[in-house]
Amino acid sequence: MRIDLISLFPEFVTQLAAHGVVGRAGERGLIDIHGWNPRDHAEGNYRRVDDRPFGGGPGMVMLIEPLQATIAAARADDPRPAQVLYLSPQGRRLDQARVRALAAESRLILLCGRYEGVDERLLRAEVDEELSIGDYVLSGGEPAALVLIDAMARLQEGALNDAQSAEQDSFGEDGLLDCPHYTRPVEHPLGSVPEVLLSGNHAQIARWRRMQALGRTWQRRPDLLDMAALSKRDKALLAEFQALQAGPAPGGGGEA
Ligand code: 9D3
Repeated sequence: MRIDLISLFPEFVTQLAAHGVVGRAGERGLIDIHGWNPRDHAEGNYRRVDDRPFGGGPGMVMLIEPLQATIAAARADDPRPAQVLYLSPQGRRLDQARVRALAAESRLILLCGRYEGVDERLLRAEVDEELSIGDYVLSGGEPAALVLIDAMARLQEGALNDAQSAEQDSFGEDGLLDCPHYTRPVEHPLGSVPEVLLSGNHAQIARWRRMQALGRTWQRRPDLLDMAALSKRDKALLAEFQALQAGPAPGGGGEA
């Protein structure tokens, strides 16, 4: 998939996207990020990209013309049609379902705002969708674009190594939080590793992990738990977790 990133600081995103899973997806030709700076499409000696807001008030607003020229240049660089997504606090909140849909596109143009934002007329004319990554204040759209790119890159076929793909199959797509993880040493002043993980009994281990994933999701993110959609087995595992929380039977199985 091709991503055209429009930003006053395109390197902010392209540099970070050169590392890790996203970087490898780039090396493998699975994603191809092109950075565009509206400053390069601004007119005059000062190459202005922003101006003061009509009606007064603090901050600056990004000008129509440089952004329109930049979007046109990005479009013209590849024959495939592209949706324009604007990363903005006013956007719909990004979630994994939206990431999955966007990751299936062959081309996207991501527009990052700085300052107070972008002239509303440019948005109305050029933007297909506004996306926010959550209810907190960033300094610009770049970190949000990086978040979206990272989430889409790891969904490209072949982006993950075998271990990562296996983990995604077992945990990534079921909407539950992860189970706890432990490594050496077995005994440590901070505590010991739950016995079941040392048992070699793979069915019991899988069962314990599933129960932990269900239990932790119930404790920390009940909004993610669609009780109705849980299988009978999952409901029983969650009930078992809840019973253990309420107070394990004396002599029985408490791990902490
Ligand atoms: C202090 C400025 N705010 C006045 C009420 C408005 C404002 C303008 C521009 C707040 C943030 C920003 C920059 N943010 C983004 O461009 C952004 C963003 C975000 O701040 N939070 C979550 N998702 C996103 S996507 C783009």
